[in-house]
Amino acid sequence: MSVELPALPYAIEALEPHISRKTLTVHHGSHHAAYVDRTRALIKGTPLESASLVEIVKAQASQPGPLFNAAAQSWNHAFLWQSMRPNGGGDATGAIAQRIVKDFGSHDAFREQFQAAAVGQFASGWAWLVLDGGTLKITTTSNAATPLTGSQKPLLTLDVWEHAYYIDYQQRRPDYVKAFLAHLVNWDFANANLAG
Ligand code: MN3
Repeated sequence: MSVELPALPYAIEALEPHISRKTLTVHHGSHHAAYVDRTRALIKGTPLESASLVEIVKAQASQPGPLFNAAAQSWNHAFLWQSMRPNGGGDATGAIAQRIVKDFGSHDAFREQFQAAAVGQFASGWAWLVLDGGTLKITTTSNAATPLTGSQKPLLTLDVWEHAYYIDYQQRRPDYVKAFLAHLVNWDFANANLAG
């Protein structure tokens, strides 16, 4: 079985003060771990037992049920951890920086649009920076839905489920999104996805 809980790519307290050790302990160690456990339980003894997580998500996309939800949330969370880093955020760096300016107008305009989308996603879901036919776009998905199942290529994501921020920010989702954009975005990861 190839579906496993990946380790965080940084120390559990590395994103403080923006995302606390307490939040990551619960979010990675309980929420993400539970999605992985559920996926493993549901594929056991089925033809998907040896499939990769991406294959499982894509195979379930046309009839999303419990396995789609568990597998897509497993993938989305692994992508989320890599979308952040200590001392990240701010203006984009590398090759994606020029595209941000070309497709959004400026780094500030990108941040304003991402902030509005992430705050505007009603209830649980995800905000994404994607490549859509050669153009950068911001999009959101509900619950476990992921751009992985469509034609858009995911470059970065932010989890806007309440469990992602409630311990640190309570109901203040705008402050959580602002902290992500200012201090946490991993532009190296976005550049690697863009090139890959
Ligand atoms: Mn989450």
